[in-house]
Amino acid sequence: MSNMQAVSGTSEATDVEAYDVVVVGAGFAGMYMLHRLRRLGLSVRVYEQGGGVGGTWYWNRYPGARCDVESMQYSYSFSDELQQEWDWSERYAPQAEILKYANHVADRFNLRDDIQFNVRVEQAVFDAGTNAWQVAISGGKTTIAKYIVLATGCLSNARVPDIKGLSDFKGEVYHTGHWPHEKIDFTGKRVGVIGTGSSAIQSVPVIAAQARHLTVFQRTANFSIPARNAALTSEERAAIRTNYPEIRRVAREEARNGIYTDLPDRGALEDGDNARRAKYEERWRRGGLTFMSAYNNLVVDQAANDTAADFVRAKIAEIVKDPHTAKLLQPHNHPIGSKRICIDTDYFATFNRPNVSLVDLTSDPIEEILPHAVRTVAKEYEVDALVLATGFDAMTGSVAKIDIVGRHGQTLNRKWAEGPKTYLGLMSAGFPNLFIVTGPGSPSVLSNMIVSIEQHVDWIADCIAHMRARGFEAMEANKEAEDKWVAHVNEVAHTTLYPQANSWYMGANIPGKPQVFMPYIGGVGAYRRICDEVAAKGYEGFAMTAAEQSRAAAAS
Ligand code: NA7
Repeated sequence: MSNMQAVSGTSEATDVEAYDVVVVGAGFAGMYMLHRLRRLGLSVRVYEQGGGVGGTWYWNRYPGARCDVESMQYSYSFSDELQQEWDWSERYAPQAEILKYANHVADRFNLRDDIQFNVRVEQAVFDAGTNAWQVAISGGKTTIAKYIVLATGCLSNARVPDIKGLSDFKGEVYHTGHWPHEKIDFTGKRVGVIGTGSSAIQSVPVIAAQARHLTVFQRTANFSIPARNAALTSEERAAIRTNYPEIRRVAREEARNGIYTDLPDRGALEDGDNARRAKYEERWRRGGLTFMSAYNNLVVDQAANDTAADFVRAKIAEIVKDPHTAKLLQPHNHPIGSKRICIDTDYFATFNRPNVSLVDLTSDPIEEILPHAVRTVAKEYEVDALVLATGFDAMTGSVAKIDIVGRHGQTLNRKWAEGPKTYLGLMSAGFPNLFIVTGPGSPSVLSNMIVSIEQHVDWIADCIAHMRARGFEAMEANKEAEDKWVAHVNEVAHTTLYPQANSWYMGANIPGKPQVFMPYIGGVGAYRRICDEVAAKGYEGFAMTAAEQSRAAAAS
């Protein structure tokens, strides 16, 4: 048992609780982190601002919300019993089922006892004298923890755009990333959807089926591939379950994006036109994110990328009957895959419905929201309800909302003002004993998140076990190691086409946010090997200090 355990519990005099570890967030990362840390015998407290587990799946309840990685792969692998017993109903489970799974995991591993819901972490201040963090939570309480793990999620800070007049709108306003818990019925209503990212692409067909009229306001057209969602048969489930050891191994070690699929053996320009078209047709028929795995150079070679982009643009023109609308829906301003590709069920075909219209904001921008309408430069569109599908302050937004104060009073927000700086995405120099799960500088949102979450959580748990076994009290990333890693992340990003898109990977969707490519593009397998090697070399690039050393350093 831990040293901190001895002081755990509420002291009436100070109203301060102490734990070995405070975990922020009870999504898939926070839940697994808690499970692993408990098995090390540590005292842990998880703070979750939502009223239940599930993180992004707790908040994103918009119509049509589903995962974009197949559920048999978008699921935990740490427990074979769990993956053998849980029955996913569809190829891509709907949000409600994913949330049910998260709750099942919380119950099955008895996690709730250590999670406090409806609590926000407001501030965390490092005390160099005790090598511990003072964590201020909503309600005015403070907790002390030796370690903090930020399992705050990459897509949990919903972004409401700053559009003139929005607060004066008299109808209902919803944000896809912060959807109400009760069922919203748009029957008979005129609805406006602003934004055409993944959330809009999933929700538009469902809203269109209910609404009297749906107007979609599009600033940037996006590439989308059919999901080909369908019920899973018990035979399909059984085949995957039997094959799980190999599926999980490939996802972890070989696939760049943490998704098991047949890996490409050549570049797009090595095939002739007919063979290439046949390959894209086959991937299009199969559906899903792995369209981009048709060839091995689609994200690095512009000419190769153009062949895939042209194929999808041609498909859009085939599906959408009105040629003008089809043209507007064809993306032209970024390489395919340089923004996370969307997957859909009948998105493009929805624009053939008589009750759906598309407004192109590039030629006719929104001027303001009126009490009952959206007014563009050219026209007023009357609406009863507005759906903001306008995305998130991604990757750093939730971390930035916490006032994190490290050594010498430096705040993480100040340190990251020019863009996030981490070593391996796991720690930031000057912030000892503070770990980040799937943060900037790690593959994160470029991957199957659950694969990346499990890898980070395992690494962090092993690292804490290592420190405890050797009597280390504090661990911190070295500045030089961090600078080298930041440079490497940047260099790898610029060998690809990704930085060409104004995407949330770059922070481009948030006015004033520094434009830095945030996730690590080297692939989950390569990244895992780097992290493992660092650990095997005694946590190379990190400084670990014993209690006496750090107290002496703090005193000097
Ligand atoms: P995204 O992908 O960030 O999409 C947000 C959309 O909202 C995008 O089309 C934006 O256009 C649009 N947007 C944002 N602000 C405005 C304003 N002010 N006016 C008009 N349009 C606007 O978020 P999602 O929730 O769809 O998806 C996020 C991830 O969740 C997704 O990648 C999956 O991994 C799951 P823009 O492109 O900025 O021109």
